[in-house]
Amino acid sequence: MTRAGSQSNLVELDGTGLRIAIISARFNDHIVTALRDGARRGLTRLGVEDSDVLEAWVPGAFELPLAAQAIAETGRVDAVLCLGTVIRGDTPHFDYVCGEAARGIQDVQLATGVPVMFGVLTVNTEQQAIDRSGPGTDNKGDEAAVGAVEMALLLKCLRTTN
Ligand code: INI
Repeated sequence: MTRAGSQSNLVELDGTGLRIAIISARFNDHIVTALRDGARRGLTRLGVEDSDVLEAWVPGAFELPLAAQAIAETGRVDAVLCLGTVIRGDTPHFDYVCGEAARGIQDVQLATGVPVMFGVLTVNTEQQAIDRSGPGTDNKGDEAAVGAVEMALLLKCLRTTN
Protein backbone atom coordinates (compact mmCIF):
# COMPACT_ATOMS: atom_id res chain seq x y z
CA MET A 1 0.00 0.00 0.00
CA THR A 2 1.29 3.45 -0.80
CA ARG A 3 0.71 6.76 0.87
CA ALA A 4 1.14 8.57 -2.45
CA GLY A 5 -1.42 11.32 -2.46
CA SER A 6 -2.43 10.59 1.12
CA GLN A 7 -2.28 13.01 4.04
CA SER A 8 -1.26 10.25 6.41
CA ASN A 9 2.32 9.38 7.27
CA LEU A 10 1.22 6.06 8.72
CA VAL A 11 0.91 4.10 5.47
CA GLU A 12 4.18 2.67 4.17
CA LEU A 13 5.72 3.81 0.90
CA ASP A 14 6.75 0.99 -1.43
CA GLY A 15 9.58 1.91 -3.76
CA THR A 16 9.88 -1.54 -5.35
CA GLY A 17 10.65 -1.19 -9.05
CA LEU A 18 11.39 2.54 -8.92
CA ARG A 19 14.58 3.75 -10.62
CA ILE A 20 16.25 6.55 -8.72
CA ALA A 21 19.31 8.70 -9.45
CA ILE A 22 21.50 10.20 -6.74
CA ILE A 23 23.72 13.11 -7.74
CA SER A 24 26.19 14.21 -5.08
CA ALA A 25 28.29 17.39 -5.02
CA ARG A 26 31.90 16.71 -3.96
CA PHE A 27 32.45 20.04 -2.17
CA ASN A 28 32.45 19.32 1.61
CA ASP A 29 32.60 15.67 0.61
CA HIS A 30 32.87 14.29 4.16
CA ILE A 31 29.37 15.65 4.81
CA VAL A 32 27.96 14.84 1.39
CA THR A 33 29.17 11.26 1.63
CA ALA A 34 27.15 10.95 4.85
CA LEU A 35 24.10 12.41 3.06
CA ARG A 36 24.63 9.95 0.22
CA ASP A 37 24.87 7.05 2.69
CA GLY A 38 21.64 8.25 4.33
CA ALA A 39 19.95 8.39 0.93
CA ARG A 40 21.04 4.82 0.14
CA ARG A 41 19.73 3.63 3.51
CA GLY A 42 16.40 5.35 2.94
CA LEU A 43 15.97 3.92 -0.56
CA THR A 44 16.82 0.40 0.62
CA ARG A 45 14.38 0.68 3.54
CA LEU A 46 11.62 1.64 1.09
CA GLY A 47 12.30 -1.31 -1.20
CA VAL A 48 14.31 0.32 -3.98
CA GLU A 49 16.77 -2.24 -5.40
CA ASP A 50 20.48 -1.33 -5.38
CA SER A 51 20.58 -2.16 -9.08
CA ASP A 52 17.87 0.46 -9.71
CA VAL A 53 19.98 3.28 -8.21
CA LEU A 54 22.20 5.32 -10.52
CA GLU A 55 24.91 7.46 -8.91
CA ALA A 56 26.92 10.41 -10.21
CA TRP A 57 29.17 13.04 -8.62
CA VAL A 58 29.64 16.68 -9.64
CA PRO A 59 32.21 19.22 -8.38
CA GLY A 60 29.87 21.45 -6.34
CA ALA A 61 26.22 22.26 -5.65
CA PHE A 62 26.22 24.78 -8.49
CA GLU A 63 26.64 21.90 -10.97
CA LEU A 64 23.78 19.76 -9.58
CA PRO A 65 20.99 21.11 -11.83
CA LEU A 66 22.77 20.39 -15.12
CA ALA A 67 23.58 16.82 -14.14
CA ALA A 68 20.02 16.34 -12.84
CA GLN A 69 18.64 17.61 -16.14
CA ALA A 70 20.86 15.28 -18.18
CA ILE A 71 19.75 12.26 -16.15
CA ALA A 72 16.07 13.25 -16.05
CA GLU A 73 16.03 13.75 -19.82
CA THR A 74 17.10 10.15 -20.44
CA GLY A 75 13.65 9.03 -19.25
CA ARG A 76 15.31 6.18 -17.38
CA VAL A 77 14.68 7.38 -13.81
CA ASP A 78 11.52 8.01 -11.80
CA ALA A 79 13.14 10.59 -9.52
CA VAL A 80 16.46 12.31 -8.90
CA LEU A 81 18.04 13.23 -5.56
CA CYS A 82 20.46 16.14 -5.54
CA LEU A 83 22.78 16.14 -2.53
CA GLY A 84 25.22 18.83 -1.46
CA THR A 85 26.42 20.98 1.41
CA VAL A 86 26.98 24.71 1.28
CA ILE A 87 28.48 26.26 4.41
CA ARG A 88 28.26 30.01 4.82
CA GLY A 89 31.57 31.86 4.62
CA ASP A 90 32.40 35.56 4.57
CA THR A 91 31.67 36.04 0.87
CA PRO A 92 28.46 36.29 -1.16
CA HIS A 93 29.48 33.04 -2.90
CA PHE A 94 27.24 31.13 -0.46
CA ASP A 95 24.13 32.97 -1.64
CA TYR A 96 24.93 32.54 -5.32
CA VAL A 97 25.65 28.83 -4.99
CA CYS A 98 22.57 28.12 -2.82
CA GLY A 99 20.27 30.29 -4.88
CA GLU A 100 21.32 28.89 -8.23
CA ALA A 101 21.26 25.30 -7.00
CA ALA A 102 17.72 25.71 -5.63
CA ARG A 103 16.42 27.59 -8.67
CA GLY A 104 18.08 25.20 -11.09
CA ILE A 105 16.74 22.10 -9.36
CA GLN A 106 13.20 23.48 -9.34
CA ASP A 107 13.53 24.43 -13.03
CA VAL A 108 14.66 20.90 -13.91
CA GLN A 109 11.78 19.15 -12.22
CA LEU A 110 9.21 21.51 -13.74
CA ALA A 111 10.78 21.29 -17.23
CA THR A 112 11.23 17.51 -17.30
CA GLY A 113 8.32 16.30 -15.15
CA VAL A 114 10.75 14.15 -13.16
CA PRO A 115 10.77 14.87 -9.41
CA VAL A 116 14.11 16.30 -8.30
CA MET A 117 14.76 16.49 -4.58
CA PHE A 118 16.63 19.44 -3.06
CA GLY A 119 18.87 17.55 -0.64
CA VAL A 120 21.30 20.40 -0.28
CA LEU A 121 22.27 21.54 3.21
CA THR A 122 22.57 25.32 3.40
CA VAL A 123 24.05 25.99 6.84
CA ASN A 124 26.04 28.50 8.84
CA THR A 125 28.48 26.06 10.46
CA GLU A 126 30.04 22.68 9.82
CA GLN A 127 28.48 21.42 13.07
CA GLN A 128 25.00 22.17 11.71
CA ALA A 129 25.88 20.12 8.63
CA ILE A 130 27.14 17.23 10.79
CA ASP A 131 23.93 17.35 12.84
CA ARG A 132 21.85 16.95 9.66
CA SER A 133 23.85 14.08 8.17
CA GLY A 134 23.95 11.51 10.97
CA PRO A 135 22.98 7.83 11.07
CA GLY A 136 19.26 8.32 11.85
CA THR A 137 16.25 8.87 9.62
CA ASP A 138 16.62 12.62 10.24
CA ASN A 139 19.66 12.52 7.93
CA LYS A 140 18.66 14.94 5.14
CA GLY A 141 19.79 12.47 2.48
CA ASP A 142 17.44 9.88 3.96
CA GLU A 143 14.65 12.48 4.03
CA ALA A 144 15.34 13.28 0.36
CA ALA A 145 15.09 9.57 -0.46
CA VAL A 146 11.67 9.35 1.20
CA GLY A 147 10.55 12.45 -0.69
CA ALA A 148 11.79 11.03 -3.98
CA VAL A 149 9.87 7.78 -3.54
CA GLU A 150 6.72 9.61 -2.45
CA MET A 151 6.84 11.99 -5.42
CA ALA A 152 7.66 9.23 -7.92
CA LEU A 153 4.67 7.18 -6.71
CA LEU A 154 2.39 10.21 -6.65
CA LEU A 155 3.25 11.19 -10.22
CA LYS A 156 2.79 7.62 -11.48
CA CYS A 157 -0.60 7.62 -9.79
CA LEU A 158 -1.65 11.01 -11.18
CA ARG A 159 -0.50 10.11 -14.70
CA THR A 160 -2.34 6.81 -14.84
CA THR A 161 -5.63 7.95 -13.29
CA ASN A 162 -6.03 11.21 -15.25
N1 INI B 1 30.00 24.28 -3.59
C1 INI B 1 29.37 23.55 -2.65
O1 INI B 1 28.74 22.53 -2.96
N2 INI B 1 29.42 23.94 -1.35
C2 INI B 1 30.08 25.08 -0.95
O2 INI B 1 30.09 25.37 0.28
C3 INI B 1 30.74 25.85 -1.93
N3 INI B 1 31.45 27.06 -1.54
O3 INI B 1 31.46 27.41 -0.36
O4 INI B 1 32.03 27.73 -2.37
C4 INI B 1 30.68 25.42 -3.28
N4 INI B 1 31.29 26.12 -4.25
C5 INI B 1 31.62 25.55 -5.54
C6 INI B 1 30.48 25.71 -6.53
O5 INI B 1 29.40 24.83 -6.22
C7 INI B 1 30.96 25.36 -7.94
O6 INI B 1 31.40 24.02 -7.98
C8 INI B 1 32.09 26.28 -8.42
O7 INI B 1 31.73 27.63 -8.28
C9 INI B 1 32.40 26.01 -9.93
O8 INI B 1 31.25 26.28 -10.74
